[in-house]
Amino acid sequence: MSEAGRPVVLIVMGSETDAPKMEPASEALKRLGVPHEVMVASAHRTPARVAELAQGARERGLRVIIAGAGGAAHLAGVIAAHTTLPVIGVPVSSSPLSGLDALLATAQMPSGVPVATVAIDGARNAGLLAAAILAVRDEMLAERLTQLRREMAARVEEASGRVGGTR
Ligand code: RP5
Repeated sequence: MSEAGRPVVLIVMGSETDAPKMEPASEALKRLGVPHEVMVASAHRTPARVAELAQGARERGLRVIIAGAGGAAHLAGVIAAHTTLPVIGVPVSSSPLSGLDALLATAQMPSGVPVATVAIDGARNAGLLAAAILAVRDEMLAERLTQLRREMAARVEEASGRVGGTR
């Protein structure tokens, strides 16, 4: 459980080796003050654990699940099959196919069981999207997201000041 309070987002990854690629999701949520929980569970190596996790998530107070995996990345889809909470999939570039396999496996869900798939290694956006979903009913969080956008825009302006100009 997060030090900030009861977790509302679960970040789950298929292997410990995914951790460096999934860390930006946690960083984004930390930055926005969203309490979250991080764990490893595998759709193939610990299928019963994944089902149990997904089935109990809503009751535990979780509101969004972020699932990252590489290769034959079925984690997000299997979780989505076991819960009606919003599931965000992160295809991880851990295989010889550089994540293209994970992207297709995560995104190409059958009609009726959606997974919102971000880019290959797009864990930061997954964190931001989870926050945006929560911000639908949280004005303070929405304001923090707006502030983040302002800062991003300011950095672009600064970059233009450094690189751009009349020549
Ligand atoms: C996937 O296989 C994991 O999500 C990871 O990206 C990949 C390799 O896992 P390890 O063999 O490194 O544990 O299930």
